[in-house]
Parts: sequence; C-alpha cells; structure tokens
Amino acid sequence: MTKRTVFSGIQPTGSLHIGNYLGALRNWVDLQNDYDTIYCVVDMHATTVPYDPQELHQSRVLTAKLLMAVGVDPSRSLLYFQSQVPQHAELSWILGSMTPLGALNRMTQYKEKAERAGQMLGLYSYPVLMAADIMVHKAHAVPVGDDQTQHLELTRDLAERFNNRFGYTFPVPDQITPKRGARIMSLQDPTAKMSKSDDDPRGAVLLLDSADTIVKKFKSAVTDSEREVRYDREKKAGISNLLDIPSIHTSKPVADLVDEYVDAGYGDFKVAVAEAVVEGLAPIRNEYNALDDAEVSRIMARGALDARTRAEQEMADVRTKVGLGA
Ligand code: ATP
Ligand code: LTN
Repeated sequence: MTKRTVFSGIQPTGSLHIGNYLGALRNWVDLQNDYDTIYCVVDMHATTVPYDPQELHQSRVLTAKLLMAVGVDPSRSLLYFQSQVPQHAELSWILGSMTPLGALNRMTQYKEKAERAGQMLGLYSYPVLMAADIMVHKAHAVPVGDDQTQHLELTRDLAERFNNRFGYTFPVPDQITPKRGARIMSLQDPTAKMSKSDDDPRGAVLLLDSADTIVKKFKSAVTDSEREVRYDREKKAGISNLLDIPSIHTSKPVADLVDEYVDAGYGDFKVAVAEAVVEGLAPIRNEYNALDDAEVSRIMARGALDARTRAEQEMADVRTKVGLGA
C-alpha cells in the first residue's frame, strides 16, 4: 500500500525554540517512520514581514541544519527550501482566486502581525501560500502546533472548494498536533505562546542556547506569588508551563515532578527544570555542530530538485483542470 503523505513547513526567522521542537518538530521526526514525509523551510513566508536579506540567507541554512540536528533525515524525508520550488507560488495564485476575503479577515495571526509589520498583501495572503504548500504535494496530514489551526481550516476549505469546482484533486488534510506541547508558553508571559519574535529574548529558550543561558532564562521565568509547585493551567500558568516542558522532554509524568518538587521552592525547581532541558538539548547541539554547511546546502539543492519534479506532476494536472493546460 502506498504511504500517506505528510507535509509541514517552518519559517527561517531566527533560531528555533523549544516550543517549535515540542509542538511540531518532534512529530515531524516520529512521522518519518510511517509516512511519506515532506518538510520545507518556508523562506517565502519569511519575506512577509520586514527582514534583512543577508540574515534571511543565513537563517535558511541555520534552520535546515537545525531540522537535520533534531532528526529530520534527508534520506527518509524530502527536505527543501520553498523558494526553490516555484510551483508553490503558482498554485497559491490559482487558490487566491477561490479565497474569500472574509476568511482572510478572520485570521488572528494576520491581525497580530499586521500591527507590527503593516497591512501588506503578502502577509494577508500568507495563509493561501501555506495552503498551496500543503496542496501542491497532495498531503493528507500536517504536523503543526495549535497556533496553526485557523490556517489549516482555510486549507481544508480550499481543498474542498477546488474539488467541488474542478473535480476531485486534493485530499482534505488532517492536522496533527501533539496532545501535550501543542502550545508552549513564553517564560516571560505565561499567557502568550513562546515565539521567535517575542520582544523579550528571555521568553524563548532556543535549541542552541548555552547551558548558562538556559539556566538564566529559567531562573528569570515569570511564575506567581505562591510557593507551591502545583499543576493548574488557569491559576498557575507559569508553574504549569515549567512542569509541562521537562515532562514532555523526558516523558516523566507531571504528577511525578510535582511529587519531587512540591516543597522545593521555586528557585530550586526552576534550576531542576533548566537542567533537564539542558540535558535534553545536548544531543541536538552536538548533531548541529557536526554538520557541515556546504554539505547541508548540497542536500537542500537535491531536495529541491526532487520536490520540483513531484510538484510539477501535480501542477500539470491542476493546470489542465483549471483550463490552463498545455
Ligand atoms: P513566530 O512566533 O515568530 O511567528 P514561531 O515561533 O511561531 O514564529 P513558526 O515557524 O511560525 O515559529 O512555527 C513553526 C512550528 O512551531 C509551527 O508548527 C508552530 O505551530 C509551532 N510552534 C510555534 N510556537 C509554538 C509554541 N509556543 N508551542 C508549540 N508549538 C509552537
Ligand atoms: N504558517 C506556519 C508555517 C508554514 C506551514 C506551511 C506549516 C508555512 N507553510 C505548510 C505547515 C504546512 C507557521 O507560521 N508556523
């Protein structure tokens, strides 16, 4: 039986953090065992907010290396840069003609980002390009954190609209989000998600942060004015986040951690969490340091070649169906 296809993307907007890792990338790695997996560094999405071209160029390779370091294996997954496969942009244009503005107006991520980046067409149509990323490979499932749910809903809607109008073409893709870890919160504001673009760099723990930096970030984590280590997402969002992070990392149940640290005091508890994270990230950092930039670029170029061949097959079919065939 042919395997089902999984697709996901990540923006090369700076170093990745443990939210990206626990919410999405761990699933990317695990899914390689059972699915036909396609992973993409979505560099065109990164141009939808103000950016520096040189930084973007470096961030693409950094992101590709980090993906390989966490366990995305180019011999098992197709891995490439979005901009090197122009069929993504082509399908995005076709889908744009089927996207009601009302759907884009509802996107909370657009509203948040437009406040900082300005109301630009690229940012506005970002979710259409994301739908095209997924659909150009006829993906069945998409591993992402829960902040992407609205975007996935639009993708499903566009797949259905296209199929209804032009005949069955695209699977309606499922979202794959982990039961725990789908939303890791900022260490500085436990009511907001951990984010690369957080104004306060202490809010996000980066996969390549040194042990010292990780300990400092956890020590400065915002908690509450009580003393008891207890899990309560509503009333104790900060402490609950600090329990979730090592629990997901080490697969140790939260209840065991609570038993261990209930009377420890927040200071000792934070250091223990930091140490668990430092230990968990050490293999990723070692893998990262062992990778060679030139080799990574070669792997990405090969990935793009294969991805273009696959995407072109799908687009030939799409062009014919919409009346733009040869
Ligand atoms: P930004 O916040 O600057 O938009 P980001 O940190 O959300 O960036 P993305 O490249 O947009 O990073 O996300 C990559 C993947 O990581 C997505 O699947 C997203 O859902 C997931 N993700 C991002 N932040 C978190 C988080 N705090 N908890 C769990 N998953 C997350
Ligand atoms: N919007 C996503 C990144 C992204 C993506 C995709 C994820 C772009 N295209 C296709 C899954 C599938 C984000 O900001 N995390």
